[in-house]
Amino acid sequence: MTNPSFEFAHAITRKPAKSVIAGLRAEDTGTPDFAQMEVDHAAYVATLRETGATVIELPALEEFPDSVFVEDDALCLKDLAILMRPGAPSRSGEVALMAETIRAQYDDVFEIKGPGFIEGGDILTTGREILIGKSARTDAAGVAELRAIVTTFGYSLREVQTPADVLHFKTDCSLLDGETILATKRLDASGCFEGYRVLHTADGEEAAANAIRFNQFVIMAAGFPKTAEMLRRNGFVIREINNTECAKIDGGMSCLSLRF
Ligand code: CIR
Repeated sequence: MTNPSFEFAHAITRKPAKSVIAGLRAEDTGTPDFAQMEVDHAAYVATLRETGATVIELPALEEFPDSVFVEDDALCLKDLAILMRPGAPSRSGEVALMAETIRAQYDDVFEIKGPGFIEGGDILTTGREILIGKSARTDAAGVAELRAIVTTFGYSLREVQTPADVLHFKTDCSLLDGETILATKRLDASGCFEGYRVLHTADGEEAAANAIRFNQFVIMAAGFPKTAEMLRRNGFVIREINNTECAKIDGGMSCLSLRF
């Protein structure tokens, strides 16, 4: 059994750097507007704080355009944290700059040393297990190294597959409560959520899947009214944050924080 997985006392975020306009992206849909991203990021941090959680806000790192997406740098569990090894070469240096903050919060900190790779965006911790999607950023050797660490602490880890052309496993899913997952139909069709209650994003609103359950709120990107309404109908309390600028560089709600 893992921790409740949506009750958090802390989060870590990092302010966007001006260099974020050069962030990695699968396709060019325009340059992010930095000023708008700063406004959105502040709203995101304020929403985390509104739940009563403490948010450690780290300074911007100009040399790492994607460093606002702190989720990819570490896996934070209840009793241990693991520093990741990003599969994107331009992001590998981010981890060393996150390590000190993680070590200040945890007694037990491990590192993925390689040769494999893992990014936190491929990991979904549910109430009963750790699901990890192999992707262009996360490979079998990385998964094996993580498995060896977490099983020592009593966690069970299940390897699944991030769909082709999807950046991370959690691009297409999020945890809503210990047993309920929000997922795109395309990801759910892979069968990886068998045994869970799965709620689907509305057709055409697949980008709403990258949400987070953070204490009393489901924090989701604004602009997906059918999915938001469906979640409200199912009893969830929704907070919507503008995500137009992070979306241009394939980022969403989960990517912007580490939660523990
Ligand atoms: C990247 O390609 O690495 C960034 N532009 C987006 C990372 C998004 N992170 C996440 O989904 N956890």
